Amino acid sequence: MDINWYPGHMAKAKRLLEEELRLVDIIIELLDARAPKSSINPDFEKLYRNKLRLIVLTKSDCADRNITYKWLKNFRDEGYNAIDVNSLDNNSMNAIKKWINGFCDEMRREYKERKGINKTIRAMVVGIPNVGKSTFINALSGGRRVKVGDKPGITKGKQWIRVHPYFELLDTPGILWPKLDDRQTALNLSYIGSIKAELIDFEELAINFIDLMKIKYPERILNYYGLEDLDNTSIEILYAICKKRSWLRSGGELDIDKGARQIIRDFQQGKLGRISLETP
Ligand SMILES: Nc1nc2c(ncn2[C@@H]2O[C@H](COP(=O)(O)OP(=O)(O)OP(=O)(O)O)[C@@H](O)[C@H]2O)c(=O)[nH]1
Ligand SMILES: [Mg+2]
Repeated sequence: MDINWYPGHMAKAKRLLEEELRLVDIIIELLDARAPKSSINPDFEKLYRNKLRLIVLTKSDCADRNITYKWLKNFRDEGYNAIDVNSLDNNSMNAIKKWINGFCDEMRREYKERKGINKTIRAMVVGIPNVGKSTFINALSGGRRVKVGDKPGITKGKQWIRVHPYFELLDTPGILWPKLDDRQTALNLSYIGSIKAELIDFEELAINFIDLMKIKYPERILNYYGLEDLDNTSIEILYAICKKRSWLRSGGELDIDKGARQIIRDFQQGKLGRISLETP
């Protein structure tokens, strides 16, 4: 897939992050639990050196539980603080709040001891487009404080949100990186909705997705689309699904583009069950 995912506004957004960085004590980096490795921005590595960095795997309700545990262990073994979250669930948010408050309290205590001041802790929430940054901030701060949406590019500028008197969060626009060499990474970012739909060839994407499901979760597509078997090529399976679902154009022929978009949408909306696209 040949995708130009680094439009001018992302370069601008990255400069904005760099400018805000000196005001920030904690970086909260959100990764999609379904594809944590593909959603790590390699540019962030250099940018955030010397800051306390917390990794949060979002949308864990959509990912394979066992594989998410493996990812968490993997990040923790590498020395990161990592946790998973479903931002749409109160219990999950309570656990996260406790976790983050722990880091804030410790930082505040240190400032009090060393400098005698009541420090306000500022955390910057970063991550690729559509990973759930704004939803996470709303859930942490209790209310619809920032705009969210089920497509990439919703947040355009920065916005500071006060969670309590001594804790502030910065919402930022989703950022990708200029050069995406790895094909599987590009595919994964497309599956999870981090790349703008206008840039995607959905037929090609759906065929690749079916290829992947055949290996990783064959029974999911068999059952959900009511197919007899997966013995055919992925193109033939895509056509068979379109036929089963009667996705037709006005002339009566199969609407493959519509079917391909719907399959990706079914995955994104969790209709195919909990799916992890990659393992550590
Ligand atoms: N199932 C599930 N959906 C989530 C979760 N967090 C966010 N979402 C959904 O993901 C979509 C994107 O959420 P946003 O918060 O707008 O994502 P963002 O990272 O701020 O996106 P940009 O501002 O475009 O970079 C929305 O449809 C949310 O409802 C989660 O933990 N679980
Ligand atoms: Mg946002």
